[in-house]
Amino acid sequence: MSAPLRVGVVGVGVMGADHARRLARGVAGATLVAVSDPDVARAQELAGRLGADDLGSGSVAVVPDPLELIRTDAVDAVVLASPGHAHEEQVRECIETGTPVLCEKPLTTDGASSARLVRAERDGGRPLVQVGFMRRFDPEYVQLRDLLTSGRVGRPLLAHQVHRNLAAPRADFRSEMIVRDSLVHEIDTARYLFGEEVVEIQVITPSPSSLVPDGVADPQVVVLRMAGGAVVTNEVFVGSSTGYEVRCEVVAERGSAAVGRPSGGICSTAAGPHGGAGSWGGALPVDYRERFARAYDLELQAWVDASRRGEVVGARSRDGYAATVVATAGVASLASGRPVVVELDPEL
Ligand code: ISE
Repeated sequence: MSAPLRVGVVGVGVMGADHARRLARGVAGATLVAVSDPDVARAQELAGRLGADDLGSGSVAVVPDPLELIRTDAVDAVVLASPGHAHEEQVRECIETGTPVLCEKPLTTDGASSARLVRAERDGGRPLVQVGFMRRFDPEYVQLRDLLTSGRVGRPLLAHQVHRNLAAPRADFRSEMIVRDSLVHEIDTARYLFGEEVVEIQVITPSPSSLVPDGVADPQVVVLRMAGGAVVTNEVFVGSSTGYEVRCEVVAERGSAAVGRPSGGICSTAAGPHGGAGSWGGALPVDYRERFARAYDLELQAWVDASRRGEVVGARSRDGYAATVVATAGVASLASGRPVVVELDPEL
């Protein structure tokens, strides 16, 4: 395809608006042509801003019905940044209309619906679905995986992951969202780095921070057992008050490697003075848009390039399915406090 890929974005909240801005301005070979959001005024405001801007790619249509945006001949490919519960119907529409889709994580909110999408994509005979696990495009994580697969540090035995946010994104935040929306990144990262499935998950809840809403179990400590016997420990703390911190250290037989750490100095963090981003021997990023800006650039560019070639790169629907099944087992473990065995469909 020589003409630019005409992209529509469904859901223009925080992440969707960020993707839309990139597509309008920063991604080669793509043009933003349409946006959709239940909040039509928000979609109109964004479309007006990105379409009218000198740096923008021309006019951006507002299509209130997301399925209509996916179906229209004026759109070649779609970014889905709608809530997880809307993904099954929207991804299915993409598969049925042969539209390449970059679906933000999670692929869906339960294993059965994710499995239906994996099957529908297979039955369609054409790879179309990429899941937005952007860490797979972060240069540090890519380097870490390359180091592990090179064999230079031997067999990986353990990993420790930390995932902190400044504050929970919504007033009606619930404990299970930490597993489904935040920990799901650590689940995918563990599968990506180890090249293996997660076979068991246990979610442990220390006494919660007094700064998070009543009833929310935050932070959470999560133990993942990998198929080859490795163990991955994870801390997820969405109300950390300090800023956005995502780190991972892998311990192997002949060495270890860490990503997302400041270089040298004391590793301490402190809350910002007015509830803003805190400090860590320097400033901490406020959120994922800042920390993973480069990863999002590379992810979107790779998605556009692959879509124009008729291919899919990064996390596939099968990866999205596996992460959803592990997260669902994690929600069960959150309720019981006990380890839960992960059961993946061997046919998928
Ligand atoms: C959010 O949806 C993301 O995907 C962010 O990367 C994560 O840090 C945050 O906890 C989630 O709510």
